[in-house]
Amino acid sequence: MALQDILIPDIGDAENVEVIEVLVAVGDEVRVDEGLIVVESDKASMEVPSPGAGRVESIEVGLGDLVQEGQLIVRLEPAEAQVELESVAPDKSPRQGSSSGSPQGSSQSPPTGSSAPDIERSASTVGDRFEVRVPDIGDAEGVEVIEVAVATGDIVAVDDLLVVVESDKASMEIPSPVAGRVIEVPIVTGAGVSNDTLLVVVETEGHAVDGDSGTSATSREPPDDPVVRPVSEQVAAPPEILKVAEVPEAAGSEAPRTPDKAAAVYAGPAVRRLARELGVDLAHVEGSGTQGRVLKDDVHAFVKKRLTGARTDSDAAGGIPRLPEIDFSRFGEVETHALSRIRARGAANLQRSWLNVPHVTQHDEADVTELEAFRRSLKSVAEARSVKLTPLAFIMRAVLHALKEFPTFNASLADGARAMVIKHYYHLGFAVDTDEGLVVPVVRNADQLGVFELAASIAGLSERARDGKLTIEDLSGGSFSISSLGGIGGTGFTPIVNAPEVAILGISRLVTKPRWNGESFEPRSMLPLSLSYDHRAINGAEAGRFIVRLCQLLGDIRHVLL
Ligand code: CAO
Repeated sequence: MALQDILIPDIGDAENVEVIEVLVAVGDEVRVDEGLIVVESDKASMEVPSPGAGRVESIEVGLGDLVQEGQLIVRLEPAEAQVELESVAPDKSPRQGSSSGSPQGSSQSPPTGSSAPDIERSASTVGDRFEVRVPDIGDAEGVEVIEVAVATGDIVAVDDLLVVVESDKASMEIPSPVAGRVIEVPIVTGAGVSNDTLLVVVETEGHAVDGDSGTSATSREPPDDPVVRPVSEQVAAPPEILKVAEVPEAAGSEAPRTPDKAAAVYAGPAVRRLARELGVDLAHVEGSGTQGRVLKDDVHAFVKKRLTGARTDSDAAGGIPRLPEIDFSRFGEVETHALSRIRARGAANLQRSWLNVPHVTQHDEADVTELEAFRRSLKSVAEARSVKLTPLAFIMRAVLHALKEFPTFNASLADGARAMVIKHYYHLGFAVDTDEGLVVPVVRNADQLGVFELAASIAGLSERARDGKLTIEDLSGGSFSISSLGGIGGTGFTPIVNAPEVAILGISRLVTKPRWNGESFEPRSMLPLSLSYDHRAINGAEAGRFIVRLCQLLGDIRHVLL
């Protein structure tokens, strides 16, 4: 069977346009209208579709080649159903040719050029109302609204983006030809539109439509030289929708006009189609093509990375964009150190908790005047036992007592937060600041320990933490955590819940404050408490009761005996 030669079609005045993307490979089966290559001049880019169905026998151009009208692109072995065997140039307007993709369509191509669709039919004034309609998009079918960039009440300037529509071959931005206030948006994203469909009604500002043109908004005439910009990444339009799409002046050098990142991506229709099929948000895909153009390979690589768990530059947990990498040496002298393993792992854990747990922090102050007097009175006993009795051991005792009264604080969420695991063990974690970073060793069965034993455990685990001698066992199985910054200072903070635990108690430095006792002010030792909790597991009232009870226990530690 004779091969079908597919040639570069009429590309208007443009000469020596560059091949910036080859969309097919030898052996590929292509359908009628399927893109073969993308060419680009300094003004525009265009996808060259296949006029017929068949198998790609050879590709006669390569990336970066400069090509011109009539040049051979691809040799196609036509599908059996196809009867056209002669050498043809594809119609730049495949939809106009015929649904069979007849190459004869090329002779019927409308004039080409980079001019935008005529807006004469796309906008009209009705009094002060300026109706922006879908411009002449030829006989393109299935044109879909892919973005509505304005809402009723928005103030728009001339050229502000209103709507983006997209056919299966191209997409097009429709900007406002007038300045004013949006008073009606009768379409929604996903709506199918055709020629002259009303998109947006703008109430014009005074008479000035466009300072340059001087056209009145209230005249029946549309403004001079209106521009309906195709989205740069979309090329190869069917007849009047987009014969040639404008390319941004060096894509990437200028901020995209549209506020929607996906719409600003520089990618061809075939790539967009692929991204849609694979459920990929193109805004997250880094383009490796000319001027950052996103290629099919980029989409595949993105999917592969996602599947293998690798992160891209632009995504992080939950699709949250990552902060840009900055070269700080541009601003002054710097030095860079790799984070220690502990610090890096701690950072990842903290971020995971912060992103997954809806945090609330409840603050209060416990009057620990008597407790402090008691602690000081035990100093010699503690020394005799070779332990240092800091407030933390007493705080732990009070916390353990409160945990038994409030079991939901000694718990974890399970089954996608549809169940709660209440723990009948009390393994208390406490944050230790080490040179290598923060670690949280666990005092196992802490409820079975007295104050001196707790103090000894704190000292022993802290020392092992600072010597880097903690075991996995020391670090696992915690059911509640305490973060004490009391020895350092500060008046309060918002500790991050050590998930999968559901709450953490932050301790700040106690201060002597005047307190009203009903008759006079007296100096009292006040201990600031910051209770952060997972709001999915614990409601605010419970947290309030917990912290009030804790203050009560710390205010009179004898309650712990009851
Ligand atoms: N108010 C006032 N003074 C306090 C206090 C408080 N709340 N808590 C402790 N102190 C005092 C102690 O009594 C001790 O005083 P002396 O030296 O006069 O005896 C001094 O502060 C130092 O105490 P410490 O920090 O050595 O001992 P600790 O039992 O209070 O804490 C430990 C042990 C391991 C928790 C602590 O050393 C530590 O590493 N804290 C940092 C925890 C951290 O980084 N948290 C932030 C994590 S992010 O959420």
